[in-house]
Amino acid sequence: MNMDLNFLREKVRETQTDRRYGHTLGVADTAACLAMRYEYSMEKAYIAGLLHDNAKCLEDQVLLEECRKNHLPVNKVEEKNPYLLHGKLGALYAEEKYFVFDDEILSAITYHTTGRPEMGLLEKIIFTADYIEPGRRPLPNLDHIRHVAFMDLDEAVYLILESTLNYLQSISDADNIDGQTVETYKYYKSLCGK
Ligand code: DGI
Ligand code: FE
Ligand code: FE
Repeated sequence: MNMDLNFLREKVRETQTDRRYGHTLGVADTAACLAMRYEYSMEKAYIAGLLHDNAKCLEDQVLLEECRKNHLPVNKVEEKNPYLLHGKLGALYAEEKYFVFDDEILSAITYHTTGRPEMGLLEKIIFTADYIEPGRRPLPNLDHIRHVAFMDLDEAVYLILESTLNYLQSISDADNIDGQTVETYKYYKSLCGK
């Protein structure tokens, strides 16, 4: 890889609030730890963690405009909840602003919010690190999921999706839930034999 990590860190920091940047570093470090555990490239995991929320601190209007301008598809749920777009726009920015072109990293950024069925190892690492990094506000079941993440990554993905869907169902109606999140949940539920 041989990327300049200081360049990436500095540039991401400029686009994020202190709080968000703290989360970013937590995800990068946690992704590196999971990479050690699952024998993936530590450097690629760290870079994907650093960049996963690079488009997070944009206004809804800007997210929508940027996606339209760059011909990224926007579905109905995303139109109502534009923050869902920060993954795919973040992957585009990773190439254009950070000069990262690795397909596994770009895909991990793209799918980090909803996941997708049949995720690759780096996608699962980033999806999980995003949820379990040390700075996350305490969530139900979090310590258990942290433990499971280092035992069985698929099970951790399943538990995270279960919690996220429960949370979303409690705060909003079904048409705010992206079909992709539900598909991912069903896939990992059945993969884990539940
Ligand atoms: O960007 P972060 O806050 O670090 O984390 P994230 O990109 O995973 O976004 C987290 C939020 O996304 C969390 O509040 C749950 C929400 N989310 C996940 N799937 C869906 C969703 N929100 C909606 N509306 N629909 C979904 O399908
Ligand atoms: Fe995110
Ligand atoms: Fe995040």
